[in-house]
This record gives sequence, C-alpha cells and structure tokens, in this order.
Amino acid sequence: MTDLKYDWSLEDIKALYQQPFPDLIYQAQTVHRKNFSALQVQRSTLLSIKTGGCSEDCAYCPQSSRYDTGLERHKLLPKEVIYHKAEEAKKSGSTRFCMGAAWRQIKDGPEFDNILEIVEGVAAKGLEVCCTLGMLTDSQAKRLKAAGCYAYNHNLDTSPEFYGEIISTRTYEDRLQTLKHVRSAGMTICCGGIVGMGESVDDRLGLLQQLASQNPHPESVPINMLVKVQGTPLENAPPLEPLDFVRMVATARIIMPKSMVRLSAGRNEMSDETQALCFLAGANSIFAGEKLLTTPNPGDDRDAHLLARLGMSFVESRVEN
Ligand code: SAM
Ligand code: DTB
Ligand code: SF4
Repeated sequence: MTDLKYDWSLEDIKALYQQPFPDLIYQAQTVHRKNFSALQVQRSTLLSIKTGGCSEDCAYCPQSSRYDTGLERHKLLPKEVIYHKAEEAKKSGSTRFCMGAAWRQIKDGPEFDNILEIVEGVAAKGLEVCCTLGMLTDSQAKRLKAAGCYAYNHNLDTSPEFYGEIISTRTYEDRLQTLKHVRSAGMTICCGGIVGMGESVDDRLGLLQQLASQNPHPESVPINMLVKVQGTPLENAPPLEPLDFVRMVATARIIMPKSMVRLSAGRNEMSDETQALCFLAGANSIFAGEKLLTTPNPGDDRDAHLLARLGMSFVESRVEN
C-alpha cells in the first residue's frame, strides 16, 4: 500500500518535478500501477446547464460577463434537455455526468430547488452526479448530497501567490471554505487547477502542494491546460511546453497516489502523443464528447482511436437502468 502524505514541502515536490524525465515518468507509472489499472481511463461528460453572464472576473474564463467573448448566454436549461444529455452521456460510455453553471454562488430559492430535482433525476439514471455551481454554504452542500450529488467540482486554480493575478472577486480562502462544506456534507471532492496562465513553475507546484495538503486528498484532481479564448485577458498567454504539462501530471500522480488525475481542458489543442505521455504519467480520466463547457473537446472518435492505438480501454459505464 502506498502511504498517503499530507505535508509535502515545496522543496520535496520540486525535487520530484525536476528529476530527469525518464525517472519522473517511471516513478509516476510505478505509483500509478500500485493503485490503479494502468490501461484504463474513466470518462466524464460535462454539460453547461447555465451559460455565461457570470459576475466573477476569472481571467481565463469565457463565461465572465466582463469580457466580450461572443459566447451565447443561456439561463438554466429545462430539466428534460438535461436528462436527455445525461442519457446520451451514459450511452456513449461516461460513468460521471458533471453539470456546470456560470454562477458565483448558488442562491437558495426556486432555482436551487430545481437543481436538486435535476440532481435526483440524473442520479436515478445510474450516473455519478457531479456539480460545479460556484461557492456553496454548508446547508446547500448537505442538500445537494441528500439529493444524490456524488461529487462537487471546485478548483483552487493556481497557487495562493499567483491567484490574485487571475481573480479578484473571490479569495483563495473562499474557495477553501466551499471545499470544507463539500467535505463535511460527505460529497467527494473534485479539485484541481489550470496550467499555462503565465504562472511560474513554483506556482504550479504551489497549487499541487495546496491540493495534497487536504486530508483526505481530493478524490479527483482535474489538471486543465488553459484554453485561450479570444476576448479574455489571457487570450495571449505565453505558450506552454507540453513536457512541462506532463511533468505536472506525473507529480500530481506521485503526491496524490489514490486520486483520479483528470486530463481536463486543453486536450483539443494537444497532440495524441502528449496525451499518451499524460496517461503514462498517471492520468486516468478525461472529459468525453465534443464540448467541455463552452469550448471544443476532441470527441469520442478521436479518443477511441487514441486509446485503441495505445492498447488501452475505457472504464465501462454500469449497464443497469
Ligand atoms: N462557476 C463555477 C466555478 O468557477 O467554480 C463552475 C464552472 S467553472 C467554468 C469550472 C472551472 O473550469 C474553473 O474553475 C476553471 O478551473 C476551469 N476553466 C474555466 N475556463 C477555462 C479555460 N479557458 N481553460 C481551462 N480551464 C478553464
Ligand atoms: C475542470 O477542472 N475543468 C472542467 C470542469 N472542471 C468543470 C471545465 C473546463 C472548462 C474549459 C472552458 C470551457 O469549456 O468553457
Ligand atoms: Fe464564473 Fe466560474 Fe467562469 Fe469564474 S470560472 S467567471 S466563477 S463561470
């Protein structure tokens, strides 16, 4: 059994990250194989249930109302539309359905009641339900859990030091507080961040340190490569070296050995070879389908072709229901 550790120092994380690439990949692969099948990748499907018009100023995000990204806004989707998408996701092999809303926080009232009903409906279809709806209070977290929400996604995005360069409308502490509420309600935590926003290597590793200092570790850790969207302040962010991204994935795998490491946004812009290296480095989950929340994703055919060439396979969705 791999020992879990919650007090990684930045120096220790850096020593892992900076080792020669073959040593890093070997170590990550070894940890990966101790804890998971190295040949299997789990799929989640994302659906933006409320799009755009968000009051926050996250510099990467096409959905902030402060930037003109040409995105078509829509209010909360009708529940029939969401159920239909959930069924399609299950048929195409996803085991988790993740609903995202461009909100700063959930507001109690009819809209939240609707969400609770939708969560119940999707869970009844035999999918793991994940929500990402912004900040939430302790009692909202408990109600979501009671409705059948299995996981809650809320990212720390970057290091505490770099965070202020990216978001001014809510604090790191706010985010940690929401994560606390999610944990105490008994939902699992999906928490990660974004690479490629102009942050330093120390910022990337500082993010990993924050994630690994949570006890228990987040059950899933999405590592996003920034999708540069025209009109956002980060549209011209400096290019990211793909091998640095792979190093980030490998380091996450080593320090959070039992977590699902999700190769998240940015796959559409990545070569198949970079993705293959990420799987070698311990990534074992992806978002499936042609769209993330608002930006393009590779789609099922390209993913199936890649996995087949690697002799790998997808975790199959449960067949009941
Ligand atoms: N509004 C909620 C929130 O911020 O928690 C939920 C949705 S928000 C779009 C979920 C996550 O998507 C963000 O925390 C961020 O990490 C990621 N994200 C958003 N835009 C992105 C982009 N352009 N590239 C990569 N990741 C992005
Ligand atoms: C996460 O870390 N990545 C997903 C999910 N959690 C909600 C979202 C990625 C969004 C990329 C930009 C977009 O498509 O709008
Ligand atoms: Fe709003 Fe979430 Fe986008 Fe930030 S990341 S602008 S909170 S939708």
